[in-house]
Amino acid sequence: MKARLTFLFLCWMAMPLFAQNSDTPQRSYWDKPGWYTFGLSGGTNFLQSDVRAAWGGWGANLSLGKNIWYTKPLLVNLRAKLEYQKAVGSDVVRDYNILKNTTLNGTHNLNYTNYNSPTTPNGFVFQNFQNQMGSFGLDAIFTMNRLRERTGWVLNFYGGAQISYYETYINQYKESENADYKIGYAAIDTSKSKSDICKSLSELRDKTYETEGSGFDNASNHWSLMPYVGFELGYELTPKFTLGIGHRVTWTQKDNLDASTFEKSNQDLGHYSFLNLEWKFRPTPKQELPPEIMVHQPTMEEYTTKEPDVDIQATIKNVKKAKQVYFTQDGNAQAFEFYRPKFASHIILHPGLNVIKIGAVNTVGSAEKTLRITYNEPKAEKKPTVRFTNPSISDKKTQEGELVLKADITDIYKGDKIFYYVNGQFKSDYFFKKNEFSDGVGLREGVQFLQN
Ligand SMILES: [Ca+2]
Ligand SMILES: [Ca+2]
Repeated sequence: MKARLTFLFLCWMAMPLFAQNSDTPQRSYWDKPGWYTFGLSGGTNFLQSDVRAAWGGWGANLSLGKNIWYTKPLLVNLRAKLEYQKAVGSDVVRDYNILKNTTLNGTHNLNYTNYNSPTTPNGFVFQNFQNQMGSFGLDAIFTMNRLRERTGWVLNFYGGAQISYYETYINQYKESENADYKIGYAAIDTSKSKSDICKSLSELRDKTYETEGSGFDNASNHWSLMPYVGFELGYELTPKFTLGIGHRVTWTQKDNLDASTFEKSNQDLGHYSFLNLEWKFRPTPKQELPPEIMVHQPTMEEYTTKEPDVDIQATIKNVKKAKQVYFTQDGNAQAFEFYRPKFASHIILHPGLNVIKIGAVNTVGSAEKTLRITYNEPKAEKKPTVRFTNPSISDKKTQEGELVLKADITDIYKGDKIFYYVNGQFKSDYFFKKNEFSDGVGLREGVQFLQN
């Protein structure tokens, strides 16, 4: 094991020899704050607890991080992780303190308190366990940035906390023989070396951890919030890929991870030594598009109207705020409403050509629509006038039996009507052309003339 670790360490120390030059132009891209990281780590995991740790524990995690602070001397990243860990332990000394251990004292299936042997009056076990744990954790990571920028070596110190769910099983029963290990345990010579005892225990036991640890039937004994600290030393093999190693110590806040809570009152400490692979990435920013303006009303860009005002409605895409929109009539800014993406306004037209512009600007471009609306003001209609020209006075007396009645009528337009009565009788067979009205009237009494 030691040789393997030494080999790994040497390989890792030699990494800069194979790495590309870290002064590539690419690097400056990653020297801007705000990058994200994706990490994979895996390694060996064990508990420092009441039961001697054994080989075979391991852990792995996936992480997502983000750079939140960037200064020349120091970087700060946050990292969230999902982690699985397994730890195993196997003690080489007898544990007589099992009378309260409900897993081993006969409360359930196993009873190691009675060996029927004068040499072991109180009963004992060689403790072992397998702990499995799933965690979600958050880390704050402090990186020595000057070192990183100058040499490519990445030294991180970090701390955090994880919420963990775990369970622990012990192997004190050989299912294939329906037997516990009492006879075998009594035969182990504890004066021998630790490695000999380990060998004897491993030959004696099967590989299955079949019995749930004491107290784990209580759901609350499966959970803990665990703080931890750690360090990582890595090398930036490329500007966006770092390979490193690290170690982390976790204060589990619980004593039952090793299924042994009666030896000492201390909490079980977790240790995780790992290889870490980390990639930097930046989400591709959504490409911003230049503004787009579609005018829905009026439906023509250029027209002539007799209406003195106009409602304008448009859709403006790719702008976020009203500040990015302008609206003018003959160069003068006009009020409008903009609730993304809807634009609306109302304009009072002046007689003649009105040049109306709707424009929008964003960081990548601009757009403008021009409306040319000519307002023809209808002439104000005057009240018609009637002036008799023959007779020129309204109360004329004459001896003649016939009169050619003439009048000058102004401001009569197409569609208007002339009301003409003679002695109360409506008459329509008059002559009218270009303001001149005339009719021959046979006289008897007076004449009335009305128009409208
Ligand atoms: Ca077993
Ligand atoms: Ca413990």
